[in-house]
Amino acid sequence: MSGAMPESSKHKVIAGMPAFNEEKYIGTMVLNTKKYVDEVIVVDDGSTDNTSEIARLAGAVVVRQPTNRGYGAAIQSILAEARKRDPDVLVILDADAQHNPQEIPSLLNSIHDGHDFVIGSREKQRSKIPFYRRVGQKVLLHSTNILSRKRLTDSECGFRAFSRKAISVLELRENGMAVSAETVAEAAKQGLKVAQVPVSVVYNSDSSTLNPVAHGLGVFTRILVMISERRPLFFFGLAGAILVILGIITSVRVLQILSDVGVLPVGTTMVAVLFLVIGIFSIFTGIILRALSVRRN
Ligand SMILES: Nc1nc2c(ncn2[C@@H]2O[C@H](COP(=O)(O)OP(=O)(O)OP(=O)(O)O)[C@@H](O)[C@H]2O)c(=O)[nH]1
Ligand SMILES: [Mg+2]
Repeated sequence: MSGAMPESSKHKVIAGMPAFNEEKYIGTMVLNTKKYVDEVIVVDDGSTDNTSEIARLAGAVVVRQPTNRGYGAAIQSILAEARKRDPDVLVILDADAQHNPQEIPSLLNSIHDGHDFVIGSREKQRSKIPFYRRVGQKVLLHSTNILSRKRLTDSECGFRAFSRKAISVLELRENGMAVSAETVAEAAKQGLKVAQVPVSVVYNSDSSTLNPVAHGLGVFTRILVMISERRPLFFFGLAGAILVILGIITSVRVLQILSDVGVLPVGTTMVAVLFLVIGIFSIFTGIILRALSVRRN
């Protein structure tokens, strides 16, 4: 290991990189990352280019899977590989050169300071992120904060570090990009000490492997599903409360029409009843699911 690590540290550090068709950047990324860690693990599932070969030549341990299973599945594979090697710290970063390996020490320092899960924050770099992506990232950030009850400034950054404790307790199931939000929720549930450190980010025009809008919507939907599973009272209670309020507003309208015209507006009445019934059902669903989840934990 190079002198980039703190002198006193004899910690074993592993870096993991999910890589899908990244032959253009993977070599440089592995070589630059190796300066700061003991071992680099690249998970390549189904790349059709030379990602694996180049990663291996650059000195990485390559975990190659024949079919593509998604970013989240790659993160799960990295965690599984890390568990076999038992490092003190695992750092995960993107292989598309959006993250700067020179910043690995600042994540490591935060772990050495006693944190279990360190998330890079691109908050100070906002102006470098294209506008529409910023909007999407804000929506995902707020929903992830609701999901995890944390107050993060950036929830989607893939530049992260995990302590030995985090490596052993995190149980991830999301195979897609929603794994970033799931990791935050899991860390909160397991009572891990979470910290954020500022990192830089580069946006190359060709950096994207997915359509960003479809990707963002897909992740948002998964986060909503996770909120309904992990915070059912909040999710169904809020949805139910909104429906009940709409039901009450519509009922008032029905009464107004009834007193003005003297005739019951059947359509509006049905809408009011529907809002109220579904709203009350939703609130009860929230209460029941919450009771069940409390018993399960
Ligand atoms: N193994 C593996 N790696 C993936 C997969 N999808 C994405 N990656 C890698 O995960 C990292 C982040 O993916 P990106 O597509 O760049 O995601 P992003 O940074 O949120 O999106 P952009 O802003 O468009 O770059 C990159 O190193 C990708 O190569 C996948 O299905 N399998
Ligand atoms: Mg990227």
